[in-house]
Amino acid sequence: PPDMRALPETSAAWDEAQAIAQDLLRTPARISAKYFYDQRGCELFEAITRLPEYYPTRTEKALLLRRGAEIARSVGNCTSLIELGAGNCEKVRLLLPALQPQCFVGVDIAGDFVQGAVDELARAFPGLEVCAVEADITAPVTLPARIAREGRLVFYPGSSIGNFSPAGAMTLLRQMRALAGEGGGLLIGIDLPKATAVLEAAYDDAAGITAEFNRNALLHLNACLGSDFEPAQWEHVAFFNHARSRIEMHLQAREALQVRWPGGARAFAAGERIHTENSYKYPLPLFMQMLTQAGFKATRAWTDDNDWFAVIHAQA
Ligand code: AVJ
Repeated sequence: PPDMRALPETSAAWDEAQAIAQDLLRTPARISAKYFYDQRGCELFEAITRLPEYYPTRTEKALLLRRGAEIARSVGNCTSLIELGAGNCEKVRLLLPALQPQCFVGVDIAGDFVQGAVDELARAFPGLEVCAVEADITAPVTLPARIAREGRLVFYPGSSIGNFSPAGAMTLLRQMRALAGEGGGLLIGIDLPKATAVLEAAYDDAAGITAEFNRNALLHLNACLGSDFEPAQWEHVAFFNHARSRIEMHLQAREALQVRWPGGARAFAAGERIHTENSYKYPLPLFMQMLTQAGFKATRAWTDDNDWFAVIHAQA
């Protein structure tokens, strides 16, 4: 019999559980990539960013440092810097000296994690106003009223835009343009297509941290849905899908098994997969077109010497 204590307690949590169950009952089953980021998942992602195979974070950080002055000149007046998916707020530290905003707003789905990070940021940058906003950035984000409308720069680093479908990415870019407002801008990081071996190693590291990150989503689902996933029964699978120019991550059942939750269940055959993440790699010219399509005006891009990663400034 289902464990009644595992039932969601609020109506929002109930809606969320319904959405998770619906995704698990599809063929193939899927989990929204946002379920990677519970407390443990945020810590594991931080560990991923320090892996030798995971080039995006260190490549982007080097770009921000090296091009900081040029980026600041391109941006011009910046009153508030608004980071979406701010996480540990590590990257913004590289931009603050050049951009000198009055205020930093960290928006993240992991509210406690980002609150801790902005508090630390305030200690490191005396005089900077900071604010944490817990929000799912796939819905239009509402900022506290005290954040000025003028001089906003929306910062979306890390190639996180790659987690959305191309259509979803377009919707998000339009929302970011609205959030930046007239006269504002967007500074966005995107991972570029490159040799398959480089891409695949970055999402299937030798130390198995990405595998643990992938399986941790199951524990997060257990907490949200009351399901009984056993992570050890699932194998991490990651590969580059050339036709769609994306890394795909899946969890593959090692044996035939059943997953139960209050009000539902699903059987998985041995070898059956749950699709947990896409990470699109857009060629730079294509992404520039998407920005224009989303209504952004002048754009400027900086890349590293290998052309592995790009940071783009677009005027709203
Ligand atoms: C945070 C979405 C940018 O796609 O590279 C890292 C997440 N997944 N390793 C990415 C991730 C597996 C990451 N983003």
